Amino acid sequence: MSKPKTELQQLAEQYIELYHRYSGNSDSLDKQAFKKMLDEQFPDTDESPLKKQKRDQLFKEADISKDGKLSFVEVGHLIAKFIAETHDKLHK
Ligand SMILES: [Ca+2]
Repeated sequence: MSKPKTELQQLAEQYIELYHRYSGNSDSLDKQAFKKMLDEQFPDTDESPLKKQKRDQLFKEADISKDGKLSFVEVGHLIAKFIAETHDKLHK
């Protein structure tokens, strides 16, 4: 019998599963997949007319390798930034 997974192991698996839901077989997110992820995972944000521009900018910033798509690690950096910002807000 295997040991129960720790909370961090479960979080990692959830993130991997989430990433693959949007990346599909390509194992990277193009701009369209990235926007779909934002729409579904952050439904309350980006309500302003700047929505599209913000997303394009976010995509550009996240695309560290500048290859026009987001790798698993690049999306991971973005999520880490989001978690850090959420953490900061909790301390205010
Ligand atoms: Ca990239």
